[in-house]
Amino acid sequence: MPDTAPPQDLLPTLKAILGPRGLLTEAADTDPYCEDWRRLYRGRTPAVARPATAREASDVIRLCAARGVGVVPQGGNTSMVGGAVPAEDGSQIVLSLARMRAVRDLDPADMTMTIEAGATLKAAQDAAAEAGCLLPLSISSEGTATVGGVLSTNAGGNNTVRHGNARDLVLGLEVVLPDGQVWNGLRRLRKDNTGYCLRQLFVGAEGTLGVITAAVLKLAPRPREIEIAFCALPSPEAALALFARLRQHDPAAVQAFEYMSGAGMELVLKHIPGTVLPLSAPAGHYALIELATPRPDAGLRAGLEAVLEAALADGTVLDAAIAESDAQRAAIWRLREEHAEAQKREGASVKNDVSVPVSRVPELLRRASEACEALMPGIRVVAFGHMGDGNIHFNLEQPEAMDPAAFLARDHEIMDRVNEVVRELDGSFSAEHGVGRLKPYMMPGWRGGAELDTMQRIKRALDPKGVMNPGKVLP
Ligand code: 2HG
Ligand code: ZN
Repeated sequence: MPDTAPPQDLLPTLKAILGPRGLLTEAADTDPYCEDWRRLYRGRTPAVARPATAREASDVIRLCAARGVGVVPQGGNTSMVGGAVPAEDGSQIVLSLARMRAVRDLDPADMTMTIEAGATLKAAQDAAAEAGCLLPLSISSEGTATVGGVLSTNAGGNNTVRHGNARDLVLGLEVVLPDGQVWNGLRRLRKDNTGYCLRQLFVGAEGTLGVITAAVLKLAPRPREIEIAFCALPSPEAALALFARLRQHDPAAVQAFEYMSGAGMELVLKHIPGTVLPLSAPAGHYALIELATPRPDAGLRAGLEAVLEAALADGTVLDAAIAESDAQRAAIWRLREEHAEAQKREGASVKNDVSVPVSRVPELLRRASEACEALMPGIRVVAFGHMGDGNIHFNLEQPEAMDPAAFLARDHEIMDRVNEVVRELDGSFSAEHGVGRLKPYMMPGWRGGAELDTMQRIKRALDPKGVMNPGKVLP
């Protein structure tokens, strides 16, 4: 055990509470909870508590708080910024929400779902679909990412352009506070102006202010028509022009508008078995369009064909394929959603989850590419993402011959170079993945002054002992 190990009586006490029910995993078996998806961080923990109720979560936090031991809440552990990994020194307990995955209530009349934090996003979507509704949050890692995780990071994903981020879908929360109190705020009201909006404080706080154990989410009507197209484009400017035309044609129908570069698509086709480009030739730029509507007889297909025909005629689009079946729709989405996995298989990468005003995305792509290529000859720009809401994953893949560790050693330099451009374009250094453990050093430069000061005062007020997810978000 390291010097910083939790006090000796903590484990026996945790074991007395959780052990008999199999809710405590001890050191030898904690490995899967200690490494992040990207394999950037590898922590250690003496134990993983896996409470089955908010009350049990509260017992764990109360005990840890009394002894000043850090607690790291963990959902699917798909954070891109190390947000759910414990520290290397073995001083922190992991609190996994994996046992709390029940749908407590689903009301198609109120259009709400009350669901526990450890349910995967996919399970939540499926439950909503079974009830004839849509949970309109969709992200590449939805099969593993959990409701608690997507709320704690205010995940965005593919449908932000139409339905907003996780924050926009939350009506109520149940949270275990840093002192162990359980706040039951599981209200499902559309209007409720009764003081500060506490739930929004915990959304996006990455577990630094408490642990979300359940949530009431807003549902949307299930679409009656969905159309998905995949287009080859001559430039990012053309992608933006196509997006504008689609919105002009039917503003309410655009549910996703995703950008992919030729370089990223090559990696997907190289590394992901079964993927095929649905077009006659590769291109430098691609867009995935998803239109959806709950309206009957909306004629989405005819509208999409008309917009694409005009765009093909004037060269805005080089080639296009419209999916004809569910299988084709899934295959097109796979080309986009497997980008992260393909990049991982190719080698070391530095990720920049940035956002700029939508109109400035082409400028971001051009200027940040030039800046990175000047910084490191041979670096490969793999930019893709949610163009419809201005969030681009401006990722960089190591030069082919370079040692991965040497490349990763320069990650701050690369991120800072991209962020110089992002700042000049009035953007943000973290659009949807959060700050986690990777980016707190950026906070003073970007949010310093009154904003960071207020965040730090909120943290001190709620968590004076600093037990909740120490080392994340705040510098
Ligand atoms: C996505 O949009 C995810 O696919 C992951 O946010 C992005 O790998 C990434 O950088
Ligand atoms: Zn994304």
